[in-house]
Amino acid sequence: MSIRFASKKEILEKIQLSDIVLVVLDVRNPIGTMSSYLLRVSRGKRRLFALNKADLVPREIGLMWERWFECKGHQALSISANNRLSTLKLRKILRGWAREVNKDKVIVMIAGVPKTGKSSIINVLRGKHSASVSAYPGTTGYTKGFTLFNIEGKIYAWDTPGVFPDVRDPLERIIRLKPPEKIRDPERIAAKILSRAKKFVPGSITATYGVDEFLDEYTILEEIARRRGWLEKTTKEPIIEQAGIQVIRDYLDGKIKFYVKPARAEC
Ligand SMILES: Nc1nc2c(ncn2[C@@H]2O[C@H](COP(=O)(O)OP(=O)(O)O)[C@@H](O)[C@H]2O)c(=O)[nH]1
Ligand SMILES: [Mg+2]
Repeated sequence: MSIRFASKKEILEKIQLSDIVLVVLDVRNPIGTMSSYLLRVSRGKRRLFALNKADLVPREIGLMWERWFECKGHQALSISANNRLSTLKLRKILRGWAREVNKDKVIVMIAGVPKTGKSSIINVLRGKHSASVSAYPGTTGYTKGFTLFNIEGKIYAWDTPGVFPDVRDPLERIIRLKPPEKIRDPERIAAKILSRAKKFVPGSITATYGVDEFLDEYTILEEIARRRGWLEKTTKEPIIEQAGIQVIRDYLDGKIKFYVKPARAEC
């Protein structure tokens, strides 16, 4: 199965036809989940950066990122589609902008890289489950095509497949491209996730897996495999590939506490 991503041409066409662009980022790593192309082609539009999954980071991190974006001259709002954090605020911003647009139909383009929560945001705005959502890239329910949904009144929104492969952070690009079990050398990718989490949020790996996080990443993967009984039948060696796939899933699911802090914003 090959996963459908939105091509640059499709994104450009849809943005040109839209009145508002909602760029959805993962608040745990907003710059890493940014598409440079999307940033460029949406310039000049009424544009809001939705820093989604705010339930997975401390409140001050969401606020720090909002401020960081504002210092750069952008409007940003940290929200959680799952926990309905600031989603009413989001609705109000969209309503305000829609009023300014002198048209019968106001189109909002919901864009961003895979698995940032675009479809989930549409469902919250509609107040019912309409756009399909999936936990991992390419798994049942992922967004395959462009669909225009009515949000309320004259406001409509395009749900889009993720913009790809233009993801800034190489690690985010790998894990948002394929289902975890299809990723090559998952243990190598997982080792990078573990190492980042250890660096940015000390204690998070110990909290998630109950292992000593001062061990090196591959030993941690062995330990995770051993604890779950993932052992080679004959040799009884821990299957680190399987542990690697699990770590990638846990990262996408937000089970590993991880977030990047913005550089201090001065403005
Ligand atoms: N923790 C958390 N998970 C979310 C949030 N929004 C979406 N997700 C999850 O992220 C995954 C991808 O969501 P989806 O809406 O399909 O993302 P899309 O690929 O950008 O359309 C799903 O497992 C969602 O449940 C959120 O605010 N918080
Ligand atoms: Mg989707």
